[in-house]
Amino acid sequence: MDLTRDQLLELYYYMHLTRHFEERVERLYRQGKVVGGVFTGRGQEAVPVGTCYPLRKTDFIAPVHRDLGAFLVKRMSPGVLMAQIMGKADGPSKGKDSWTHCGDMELGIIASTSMLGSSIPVACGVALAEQMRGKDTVVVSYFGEGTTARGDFHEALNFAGVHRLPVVFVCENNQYAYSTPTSKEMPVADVADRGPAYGMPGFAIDGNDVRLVVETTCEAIERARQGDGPTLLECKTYRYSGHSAHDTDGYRPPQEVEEWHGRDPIHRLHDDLIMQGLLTDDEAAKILERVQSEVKQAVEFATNSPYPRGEEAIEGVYSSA
Ligand SMILES: Cc1ncc(C[n+]2csc(CCOP(=O)(O)OP(=O)(O)O)c2C)c(N)n1
Repeated sequence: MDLTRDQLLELYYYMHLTRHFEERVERLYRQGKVVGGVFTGRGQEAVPVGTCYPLRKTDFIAPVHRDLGAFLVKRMSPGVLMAQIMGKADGPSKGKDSWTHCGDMELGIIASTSMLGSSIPVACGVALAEQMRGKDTVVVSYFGEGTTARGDFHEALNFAGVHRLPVVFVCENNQYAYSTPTSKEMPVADVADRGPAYGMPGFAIDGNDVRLVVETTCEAIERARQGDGPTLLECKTYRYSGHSAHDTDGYRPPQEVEEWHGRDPIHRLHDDLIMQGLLTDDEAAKILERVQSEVKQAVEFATNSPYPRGEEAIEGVYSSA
């Protein structure tokens, strides 16, 4: 996929929107306005944005706790997402759950649970159903590298390999699972090495280079659509803040944090676009203004949304069929 100038600017906009939105969520958390935990993916934006961007409206994603950008690219309205985060009635789960557990099947977003890895087999189930219906739908399944130590990951990849399922498995390798560094999580350097064991190609790429993320995802999507089966795509990246808003993050060497800041995915795209004459300082400022205004509106919408009423507590919890 040769990205046009408009597409590059859109990627730039979505990465900024994701970062700004998450920074606002952290402030709301400190103000006691967020229901549940806050897990941000600041520093990792190129992965959810770049892997979701080439998808069709009819494709599915199974995002997890650091994939706010994927929700936005898959067109969940920022206001609705913010309402979910603040536990309000206008969120997709209508104030019944924290934001990490929300989804919207109309938009192709499969909700996750707190059990790490549990949505990987679910993504395979959705892919199998679509394959059996004769559709060329693709499903993108997200997880951190720590999650690849879970059985669900291995069972899901094996199943997908056997049935040639149209799944793109995206490992967001941010170097830590909570406070555990990758060297203590697994005996191999690359999660991608595990792909061939399950009959699929595995690629380990620079996850802070959004163009490369889009390009590699496009190849995986094409393989899946053509019936050539799944791909394991490992994106090496870094989260800037602690595991969650309540983590003081004392376990990472400051020099390492600083080094990764030097590879910031948004700054990199910004500098590339400026250098190539595809973006001016004025245009960049306008994109930022747009992002700030959209996040402000999202907070206003969510603030004005009511909390759910007690009598609605079990609505939508059980199937009425
Ligand atoms: C089965 C299971 N074990 C432990 C946890 C607690 N937990 C939540 S997030 C997390 C770290 C996950 O690391 P990784 O998969 O690398 O994703 P990251 O948070 O780094 O994005 C842990 C241990 C959980 N939610 N589910």
